[in-house]
Amino acid sequence: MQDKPVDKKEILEELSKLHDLDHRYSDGRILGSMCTEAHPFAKEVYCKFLDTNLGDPGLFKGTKNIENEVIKSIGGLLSLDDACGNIVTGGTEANIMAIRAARNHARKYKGIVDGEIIIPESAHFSFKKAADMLNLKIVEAGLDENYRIDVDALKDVISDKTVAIVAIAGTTELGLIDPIEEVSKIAFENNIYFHVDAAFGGFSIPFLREMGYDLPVFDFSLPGVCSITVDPHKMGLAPIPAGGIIFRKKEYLEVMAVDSPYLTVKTQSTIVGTRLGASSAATYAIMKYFGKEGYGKLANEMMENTEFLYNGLLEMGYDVVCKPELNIVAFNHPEIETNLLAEKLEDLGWKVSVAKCPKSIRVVLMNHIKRAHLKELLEDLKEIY
Ligand code: EBR
Repeated sequence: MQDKPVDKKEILEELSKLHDLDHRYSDGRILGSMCTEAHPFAKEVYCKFLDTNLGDPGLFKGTKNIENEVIKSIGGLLSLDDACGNIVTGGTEANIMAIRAARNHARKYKGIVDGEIIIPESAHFSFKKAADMLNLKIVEAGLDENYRIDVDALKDVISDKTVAIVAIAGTTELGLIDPIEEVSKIAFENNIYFHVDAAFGGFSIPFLREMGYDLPVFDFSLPGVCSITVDPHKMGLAPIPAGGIIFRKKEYLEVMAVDSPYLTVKTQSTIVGTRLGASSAATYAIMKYFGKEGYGKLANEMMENTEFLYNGLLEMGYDVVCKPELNIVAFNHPEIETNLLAEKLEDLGWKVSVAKCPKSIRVVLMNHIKRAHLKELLEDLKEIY
């Protein structure tokens, strides 16, 4: 740090230069992100609440009410009245909270001390962090030929150490929805905590279903589901950081509570102490502003773009990994190796992402990718072909 204060203008110029090195969503070239530019209204509200701290909710009662309302509102979308939970920093923290709740619950009520969690092979790597931090062993359940959790493989790996089963509504690589109803049944019958990671799909599946899309049930209407991750900062157009963790029962928050002596509340269940109220306020604002109708329109638009890209690729002769269920398309060239194809696209200015299972180029059709960008992408792919 320098000794003397620096003029604001100089600082801003310096920051601008660095900011210019960043890719911008508005260029429509970022193809692999599940985040996107937040809605301007959500950003406006976010700035107004920057100083609020939900780590000490007694000091920010109004903002705490906002968080409660957002959680109830998301819970409502997921068929749960009086939901509890928190707006957290993202899907990672939400998943860690869910697994912590499951572990503590199993420790308290079943005496399991060296627990295991069962996750599908397609699970996000946040569960590896959760297992590492919480001293749990990861047991992977294989996928079926359609890249969804293989229910028989899942049954085979359940043991008396299993503290949680995880399934996904909107996988990171392919956007697929696991057979959640079947998994819920298995978890319920075996009295095992069941967490659904809908970080990506949670802000689109409910709206698409209401619009008549044939998508499976994944929410609290299934009796085995104990918690769901839903991220406002992905498909919800809220500013980063905004993840959501919704629990079926207060009990799951209570088993994680630690005493918080010097605060305005006696206990705290979240992982983070000092935490933003701005994320809750911005999420509240954007959910009101869009309503189900607005989100439905948005999700439908992204599905139409998905269809457009999918058909365009098939027409040209590219191999598409699977028929998209949500707004992700993964594909390969019939002859060019995936990394080489990725390099060619990068050379043409596209920011691409390579999926691991199966190895392919994945495009997440977020709000910043418009039809015009897709036409350019298809032109470039035609050229490459
Ligand atoms: C990928 C997010 C991503 C975002 C990738 C930006 C590239 C980007 N996924 O440039 C699931 C199903 C996910 C996921 C993140 C997380 C973690 C949990 N579950 O902590 O908010 O796809 O990153 O969410 P996070």
